[in-house]
Amino acid sequence: VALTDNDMTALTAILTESTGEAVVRALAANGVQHVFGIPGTHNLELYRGLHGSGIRHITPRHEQGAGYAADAYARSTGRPGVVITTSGPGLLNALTSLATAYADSIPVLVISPGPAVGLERADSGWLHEVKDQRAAADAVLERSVRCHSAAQAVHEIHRLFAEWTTSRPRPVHLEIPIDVLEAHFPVVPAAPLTRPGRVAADPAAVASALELLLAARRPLVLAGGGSVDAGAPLAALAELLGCPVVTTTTGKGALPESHPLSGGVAVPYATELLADADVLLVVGSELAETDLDPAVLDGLTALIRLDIAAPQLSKTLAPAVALLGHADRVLEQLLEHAESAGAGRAVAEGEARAALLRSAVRADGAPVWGALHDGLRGILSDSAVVCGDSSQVSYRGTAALLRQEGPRRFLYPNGFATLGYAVPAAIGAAVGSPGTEVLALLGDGAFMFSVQELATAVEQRLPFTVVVVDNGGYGEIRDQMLDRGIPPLGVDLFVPDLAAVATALGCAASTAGSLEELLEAVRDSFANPAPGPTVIVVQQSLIT
Ligand SMILES: Cc1ncc(C[n+]2csc(CCOP(=O)(O)OP(=O)(O)O)c2C)c(N)n1
Ligand SMILES: [Mg+2]
Repeated sequence: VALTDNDMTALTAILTESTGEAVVRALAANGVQHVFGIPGTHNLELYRGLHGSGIRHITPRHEQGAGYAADAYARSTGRPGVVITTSGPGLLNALTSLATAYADSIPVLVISPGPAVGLERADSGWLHEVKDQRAAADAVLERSVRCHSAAQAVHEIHRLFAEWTTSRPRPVHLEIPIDVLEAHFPVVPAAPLTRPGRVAADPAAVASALELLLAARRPLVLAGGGSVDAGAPLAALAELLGCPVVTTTTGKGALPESHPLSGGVAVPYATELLADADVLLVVGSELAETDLDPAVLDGLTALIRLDIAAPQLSKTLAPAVALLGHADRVLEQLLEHAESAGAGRAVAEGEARAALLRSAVRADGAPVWGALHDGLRGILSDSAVVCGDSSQVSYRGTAALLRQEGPRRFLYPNGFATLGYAVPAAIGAAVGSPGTEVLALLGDGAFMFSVQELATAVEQRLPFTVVVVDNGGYGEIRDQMLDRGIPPLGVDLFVPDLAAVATALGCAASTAGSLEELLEAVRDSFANPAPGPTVIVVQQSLIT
């Protein structure tokens, strides 16, 4: 049979696919169900692949929103977030949000086109040209990899999803040259890589750690972001050792905060009581500035660290015993070892220490935010997700004062402390966990950084609630200026009618005149959800 040119074209289309289509198939093969992205001239082949792929695409109104949504999607669900941008401005717009994911070890993949082969650092004036966007991304993320073929791009995706299961998960950028993204290659069926099981620590180190913990007079566990999937063995070990557990902000809820051994998020408030511990077990924390006051370490006779990443084990402070492995697996090892040795101690003293910690946090912290959070606690379901921002209500309030019964429920930019996180984060959380109550609780300054994303949420019919605490601008920074004798400058802001802004963007919106009215409006928003977000604005002076 002689094939015509038309036949050949048709056959080629069936047997080959663009790199963009191959990339989307690789995402789907790794279980990706949602991507947050903005299309542009250079990334169209990815959108050809998305069409009919079964992956839901959400278009935010700025790439920074895409990154925050993907970050929050990953924090709340445990599944990696995926972002698609175009080259140049699209990618650069996303970098701040990706740096947020980097700081808190959140798995996010960002895919963008890059300069065509031969145009690297060409300064030729091609559309969206950046001097070196890959280097810019590489400077902010775990790595940025330029992919030279469909096969390489697909392999990089498979490799990354496998790697994230056994390493400190951090964001990665794949740059695909525009010509490579558009080129057609023969379709190669590709399956995800085999994933290794949970990594256990060296048994000798486990034995040493247990010996220290059993000999301790006042042991303490500090559970960080690396502990969020280790709740069951964490609780069992704490109960066996009669040992209070405090968490960092990213580890919040790793032990339910109503557990009698929970000291909650005690940093930075209960330093003196924490310093009373003699042996400290740190689970999955880099011990950054926001995780632990170094003064806490002064009274220690021994520090034990458990982490999935070897460099983390000695970061900031080297331990007496280092446990390298998955938090849940290694805590199980400690537990098995203790049980087989018949070890155990009374819990009463540990519970008393935890109760002291909880009351120290309320007393040393910011009691002004107590009533709001106690009220919210009575309204929100145990599984509710609360998104915070770099606003006082979040880091002085929600982090320590909202009692939560599990992890992955307070989404907050802990390390990077960026403004504009909470609203797009609510989008990511609502997309990732339909049916779950989602509340964004933030200041007026933070709200104005990402207010346009409310349009995204309306479009996607995401019924979350937003509470904006208005204090006329950048309250924290105003206070810091006053503390230093600097006349406030650039902090007292014109605040538009925020409820009207939200209404114009398609939301249900209201202004509350008291704490009671605010709580009633929040209760009503969850009882009778609107088809999109409900925004409630309140003056800070009325609720604190
Ligand atoms: C992207 C970014 N820019 C600037 C800052 C510095 N900053 C920290 S808190 C803050 C004020 C935030 O205002 P708001 O959200 O209203 O909270 P408030 O301090 O009033 O409680 C500013 C400007 C930041 N954290 N992130
Ligand atoms: Mg403010």
